Amino acid sequence: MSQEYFPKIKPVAYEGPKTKNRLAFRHYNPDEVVGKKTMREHLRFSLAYWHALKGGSSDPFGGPTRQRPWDDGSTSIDNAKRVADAGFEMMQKLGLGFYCFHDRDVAPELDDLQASSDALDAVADHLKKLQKQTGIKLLWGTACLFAHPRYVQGAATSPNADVYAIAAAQVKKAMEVTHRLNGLGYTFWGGREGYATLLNTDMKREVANLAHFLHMAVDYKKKIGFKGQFYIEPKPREPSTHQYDSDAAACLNFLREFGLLEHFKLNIETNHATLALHRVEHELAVSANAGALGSIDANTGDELIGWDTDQFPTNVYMTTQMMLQLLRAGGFKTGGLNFDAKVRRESHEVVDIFHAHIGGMDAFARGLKIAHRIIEDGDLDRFVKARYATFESGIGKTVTTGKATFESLEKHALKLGSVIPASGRQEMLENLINDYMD
Ligand code: XUL
Ligand code: CO
Repeated sequence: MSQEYFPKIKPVAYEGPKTKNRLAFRHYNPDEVVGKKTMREHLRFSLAYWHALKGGSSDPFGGPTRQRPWDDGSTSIDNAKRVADAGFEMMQKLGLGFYCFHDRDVAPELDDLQASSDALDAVADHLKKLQKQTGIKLLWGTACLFAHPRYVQGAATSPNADVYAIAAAQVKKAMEVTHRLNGLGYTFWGGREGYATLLNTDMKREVANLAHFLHMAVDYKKKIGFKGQFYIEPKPREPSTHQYDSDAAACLNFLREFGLLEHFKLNIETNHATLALHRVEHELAVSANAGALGSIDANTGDELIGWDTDQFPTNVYMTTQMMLQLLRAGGFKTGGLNFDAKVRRESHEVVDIFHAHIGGMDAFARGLKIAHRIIEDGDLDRFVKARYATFESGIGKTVTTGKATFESLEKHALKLGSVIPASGRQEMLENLINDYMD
């Protein structure tokens, strides 16, 4: 990295809540210990290559607005290396320990598959060097199976076997490169794996083909000795009308049905959760309950627009709820908080990308500290435990232990008069959570 791409931006430091410096952390203090780990170890922040370095903020009504002095828009390897250099400088200045990419973010898609794979290899050599120089790690890699026109009707669920084969070849290569870069994981996001109308769709065949595809990936993973974690990332719509991996429960059901559950965990994205009409903490809890909470794509949607707007997360109530789920699940093992988020179209200056990450990192640092205090104090957990106390003794215990039958419950019920459960106390608990928001 000879050239400096962000000469005006100094490495972002923790300066505490009172600082006036907008390019400093107020809450994220990487070496501060919360519970048994440092903030850095808990949060494992990651840069999303596609949003931070590529893409120009175009929307359905207009072209790109963003300044990207490191990207000349060409398909040359030199340009791809420059983008990587800028990315690693950005990560270093922000103190991000991880990054994630699609194959086509780091290297261009060229005229034929072999040329594209060769380009990916050439850039991967450069990335390997940068990782070594900086200590920054690859959180996960993935293949872009949604941008090229061939994937218009799906990739692993395409009705065309040749498209399916190209998708498989692309994933094979992306897995090899992820392995070579010591990636800690590999993500499958469905992209266009879904359908627009059942009039032309054999859903049973498409889903079975997807399962075959993932089994082949599992086999190939073993073959090349890649030990990283596989993730599936649920999303209900955009681009397809009906996506097969619509939410955490649907993904878990699919994985169980096709004998894939032991090989996959979930990568939960906030804005995808809200598009599925769930809160992100619900998706995290569903995943964690199945032992499948793997990683998080950290962003947020706009409640008024209702698209996958991929905004940077700044809402501390939300990050607190997320951290409560994560801490209860025992924290990240292979995963991290990947900022799958982009600056607004109006925020076109380079410095905006720094403000965006700083805000997201501070929001999660606050969420972590608050969630830790809520768990330590124990009032919330004690309330929930007490709410289910009837299942810890007497007739309830026979349910918990699986000994109850309809007959035994009927016998018990016939002895009861009218029964009214205790209040759920939602408002009191919302007030309790507010007490921790400082
Ligand atoms: C799209 C999305 C993807 C995945 C990786 O909504 O979230 O960027 O995270 O393919
Ligand atoms: Co994502």
